[in-house]
Amino acid sequence: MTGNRTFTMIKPRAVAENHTGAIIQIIEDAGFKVISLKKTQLSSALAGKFYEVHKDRPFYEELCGFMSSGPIVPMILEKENAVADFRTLIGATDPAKADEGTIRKLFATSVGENAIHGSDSDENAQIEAAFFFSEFERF
Ligand code: DAT
Ligand code: MG
Repeated sequence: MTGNRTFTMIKPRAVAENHTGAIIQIIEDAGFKVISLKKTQLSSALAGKFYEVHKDRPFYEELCGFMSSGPIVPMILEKENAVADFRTLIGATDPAKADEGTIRKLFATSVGENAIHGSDSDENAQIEAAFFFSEFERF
């Protein structure tokens, strides 16, 4: 992935509430191409590995519990300036601070259950995509 791809996952509550289709529509309407997509569920241990950078934060256990509580929809997305443009599309981590029209403003219920993930750098996009998708799936 060379600057034009990012990684996202729709989080358990948004999937459980049947917002997957609406969220993907917003993503496609914003000009992103879905490169890879699946529905899967993390164990708490795998959620912990994905969010290892936050392991010393007070919300880490809650985060691992929530992220393993039901199916998620991870995706690799492609667009020019993908990482930054996607962070703009999803909005602030805390939905109360997210701009109108952003995915988190529309679908998040709290900072902990904030509907969707978006990679924060090209390097992390690459690492996170490889966490969920084999090389064969990241064509
Ligand atoms: P982002 O997902 O916007 O990159 P982050 O990397 O700081 O935000 O945190 C990762 C996830 O951890 C976030 O999507 C939800 C959860 N989280 C962050 N801050 C939190 C808090 N203060 N209370 C509960 N959960 C939090
Ligand atoms: Mg982050």
